[in-house]
Amino acid sequence: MVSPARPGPIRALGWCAAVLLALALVPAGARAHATLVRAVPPARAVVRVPPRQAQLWFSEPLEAAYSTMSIWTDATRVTSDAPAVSPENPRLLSVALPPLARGAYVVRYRALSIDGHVVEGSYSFRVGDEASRK
Ligand SMILES: [Cu+2]
Repeated sequence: MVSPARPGPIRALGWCAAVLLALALVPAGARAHATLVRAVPPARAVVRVPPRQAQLWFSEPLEAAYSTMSIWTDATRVTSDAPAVSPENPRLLSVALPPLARGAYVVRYRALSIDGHVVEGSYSFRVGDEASRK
């Protein structure tokens, strides 16, 4: 019988062992969900030439039907085309851009990897030059 004076450390060790065992039993694939690994234009970039498309590379293949991205300036969406997952590379999501004026833009994305996990986020970039940065 466990002494009532010292139940804490023994119970904690039991929980640690149970958690480690549970983690070991989870298949590796179920833990590998998509994260953004590369973006063009990159986050916080200042680009002189307006990009004609935005591209996002993820760490895992995406479900095309449930992965999306859009580009915004202030509260206005500038992308009208639907984004597409590349047929050659299921980890690449891209969208065509209209001619972008100088200014600040935000890229928003929401991607579903084939393991069923959703990753979403946003980042900004500028069209212009460093001197135009406020
Ligand atoms: Cu996942």
